[in-house]
Amino acid sequence: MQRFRSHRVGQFIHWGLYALPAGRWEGKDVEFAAEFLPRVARIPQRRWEALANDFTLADFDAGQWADTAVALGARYMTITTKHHDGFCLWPSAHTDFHVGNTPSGRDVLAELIEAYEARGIDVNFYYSVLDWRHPDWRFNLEDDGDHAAFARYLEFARKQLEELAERYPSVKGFWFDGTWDESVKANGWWTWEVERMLKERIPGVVVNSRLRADDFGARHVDSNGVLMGDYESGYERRLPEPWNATVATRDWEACMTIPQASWGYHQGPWAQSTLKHPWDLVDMIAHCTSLGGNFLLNFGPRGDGSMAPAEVGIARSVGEWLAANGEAIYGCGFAEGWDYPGWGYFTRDVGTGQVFAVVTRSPASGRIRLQLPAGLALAEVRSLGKGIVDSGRYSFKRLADSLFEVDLEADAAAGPTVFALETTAIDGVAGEKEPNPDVLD
Ligand code: H76
Repeated sequence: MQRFRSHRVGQFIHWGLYALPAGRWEGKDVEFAAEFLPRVARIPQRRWEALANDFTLADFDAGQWADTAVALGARYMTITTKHHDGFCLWPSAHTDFHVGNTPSGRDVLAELIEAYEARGIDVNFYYSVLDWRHPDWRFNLEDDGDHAAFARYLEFARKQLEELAERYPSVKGFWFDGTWDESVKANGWWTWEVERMLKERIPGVVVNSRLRADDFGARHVDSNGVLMGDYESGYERRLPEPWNATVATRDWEACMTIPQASWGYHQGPWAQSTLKHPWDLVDMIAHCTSLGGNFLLNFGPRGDGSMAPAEVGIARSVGEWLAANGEAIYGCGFAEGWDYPGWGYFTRDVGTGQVFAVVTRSPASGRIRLQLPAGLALAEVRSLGKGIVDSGRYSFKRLADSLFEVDLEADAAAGPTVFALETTAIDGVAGEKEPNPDVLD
């Protein structure tokens, strides 16, 4: 977990047969997440399975994906080994519906692990427990037949997970999805067994809370209020809003799409006209770091295996910012004692204690006020990254004991400005805050 926590920025990848139709079926755009196309467009199973013949990997190059992760500044990558449609990106012994039975016969997971690990990037596995194709999958357990079928399904999924752990022992984590149905909630024991099995086989492997249910059907957090799994994974396409320091009391990760809502590649304007701006993604990264969480940014490669150029461009911009300002992100977390500032976030290096101000929302005044914890004064402000104008030292003004003002010398092209703050204790000032008679405690 120390390693996972220090990464802060990860690359999520959704790739499967859904990347071929890419949100369009029989000439019509389906305005819904591309990986849900078979359900939303009610595509007959045989036609969906036939897509496997066109899944040729013609332009799939694991090295190029890994280069995109490097450009982004990602420290780990999470790949969909099997999504809800049941198609597997490795040659599984427990089903025929896998990439080994497509024209190239290649093992996508093996190629990805080799390419990413060669670049020093950890690989984690996404696995959907929900499976639309498997005959034994059940959403609900209504009769003995359902119970018997679902017991077989759970055994199938357990064997696949065992297979993944055995074939790819360098995997660093498992990210479970599709665990919200009544059938899974009625089998919390299985989620615990799976977590334990993976950790026995791969010591130190991390598992997300979304896998887990307890014996009362509580998910993520058990009926006693204790987090299950290693980190909380409920923040999907949303961040903790409003910013709230209690979130920082446990490990967590948020995952986010680049378009408004699709995880798999969606070619239509419904997705392509909604791509997020790199600086908005930088804001989210800083937001997560400031609350002790990781940010997992999703990419949806195209059906031929190539990365979507627009997503590569966004990865480069975010990564350029991180290359200049990553000191405030990697290895950083919640800055205890520093109140939430409206103009962005404070982060703190977990190792050195260095505090950073990440200014993602520059005030119209061009100035920010730095409210330090009581008893501290500002000694020096250093700007990271390309926003440095002269010597890299910023001038600042003391307004009160622990209140300072810094002029932003905004360089919008370089993205949000980051300041490293050197502080000093104020002699003779107790760490007391001025009372506010309007606040009740
Ligand atoms: C709903 C749902 C799934 N969870 C996200 C992480 C995507 O995989 C989406 O298809």
